[in-house]
Amino acid sequence: MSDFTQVFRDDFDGSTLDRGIWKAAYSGQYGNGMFRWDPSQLEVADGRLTIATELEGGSWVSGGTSTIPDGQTYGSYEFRARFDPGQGTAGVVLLWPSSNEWTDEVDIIETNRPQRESFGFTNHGDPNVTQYIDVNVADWHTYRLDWTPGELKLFVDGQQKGYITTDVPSQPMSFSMQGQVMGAWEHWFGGGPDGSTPGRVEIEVDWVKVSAWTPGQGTESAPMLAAPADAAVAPTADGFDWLAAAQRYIENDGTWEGSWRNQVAAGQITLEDVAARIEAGLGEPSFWQ
Ligand SMILES: [Ca+2]
Repeated sequence: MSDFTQVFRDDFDGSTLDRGIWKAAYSGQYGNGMFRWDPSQLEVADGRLTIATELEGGSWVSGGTSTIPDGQTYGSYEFRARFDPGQGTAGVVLLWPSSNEWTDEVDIIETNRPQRESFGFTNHGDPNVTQYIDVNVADWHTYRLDWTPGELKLFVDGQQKGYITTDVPSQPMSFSMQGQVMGAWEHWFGGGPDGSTPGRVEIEVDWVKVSAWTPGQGTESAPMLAAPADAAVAPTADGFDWLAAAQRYIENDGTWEGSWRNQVAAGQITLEDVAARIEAGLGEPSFWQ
């Protein structure tokens, strides 16, 4: 018996976005001034939702949608998706407060590498905690976040890849998916678009399934997939490989002054120090300045 019970599943089999589920379709200028959101960038066809980020008349326009104001406290969020590469563009799949007031945020996927060879899994708590996951999100994968009291567990193709226990949200959250365009100063995304950036970058979503947390009352088996035979050893909640997580962190970290990557390179701290800090839930306070 699973601790989760399905609330909805959207296979995107129609020709328009199901606004009974996706109550919000973003519009308007984004805060960094690099692009605007427009509902026209959300396209449903061929069994998929496409969120397109495009250069139109010299300006970037992207799309985003959310179940806001609908949401729940705790639950499981599963989806099959892929993200086109594109310097300075990003795709984000996240939990956002149903109140639409920014007091918590869980970034299930934040594609902060232009070639998509890894992604960030972040809880914007006190402090922020980011774990980098070595999965190429340009390929199709099935992702799942299990959110229960005090725990965020991230699975890719049925294998646990992320685990955060620091300042986990406990208020109703909505499920959101969005494209973004970054500014040159947003170093944690590798900066903004350049001459290599395609004029159209897509996020493709095959399906989304959201379940409620119903401990002891679940009616369906856990949505686990068999792990590929050649897959890396899956870290478990009790045996999470913090040293490997630290290695991924410094490989993906920015080169800005004071970053853990620079401190390790300068011999000021060790990889073990980074692992201990990540395990203790310590983030880099200036990372999200
Ligand atoms: Ca589909």
